[in-house]
Amino acid sequence: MSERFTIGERDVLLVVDIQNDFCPGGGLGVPKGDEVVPMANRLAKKFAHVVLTQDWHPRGHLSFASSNPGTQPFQTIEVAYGPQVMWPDHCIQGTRGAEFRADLDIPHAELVLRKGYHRAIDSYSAFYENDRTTHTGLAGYLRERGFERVFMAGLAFDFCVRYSAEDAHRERFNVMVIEDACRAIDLEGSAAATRELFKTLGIGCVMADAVGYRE
Ligand code: VGL
Ligand code: ZN
Repeated sequence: MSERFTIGERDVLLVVDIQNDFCPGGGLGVPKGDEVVPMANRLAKKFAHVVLTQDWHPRGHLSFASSNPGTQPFQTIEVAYGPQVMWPDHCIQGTRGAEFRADLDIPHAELVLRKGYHRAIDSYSAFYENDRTTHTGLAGYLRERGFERVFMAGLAFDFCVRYSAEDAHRERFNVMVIEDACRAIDLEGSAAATRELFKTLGIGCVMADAVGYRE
């Protein structure tokens, strides 16, 4: 039988970007993105501690194709800090698209971490922005709270979940991505590349039914 995980006081569930714009019909709809909502709701009940992340861009954000004349959505360009994918407009501060899904039901979440609010820096990761040096403060928060293991669910598997998992690992947390509670954008094989990367780094990829098991 595969490994099972009993959830305790040193575990936190990071629920990544379950917002209207990342669900079908949204500005940057992830295929089947809405399917993670009931999964996240169910998982969250097994955790005493939950943190939500919220992609939260100002109008005219650098990551929008609409802010970079001559670019098309999903094309990669070079910006000051390196390559950056051009996205359709999404998760603009204060809009309906930026709100959490109305059916996301995690009232006991202890922190909502917003990211991507610097106009000239994107932030896939909940820990570091895409320049790889600007911190969001989340690592310090989780350490001060005494968390050691970070489980992750949400959108998108191959962008915000991937970079958050990598950075949590780099910050020496024990990381477990709950793969069936995530959905991918899958640009040019990015979902398969993410699975490979997790394997290489030793980041756990687990299924939701293995989480919260008690003897
Ligand atoms: C995301 C692209 C742009 C994500 C956010 O949540 O995975 N992807 N902004
Ligand atoms: Zn974004």
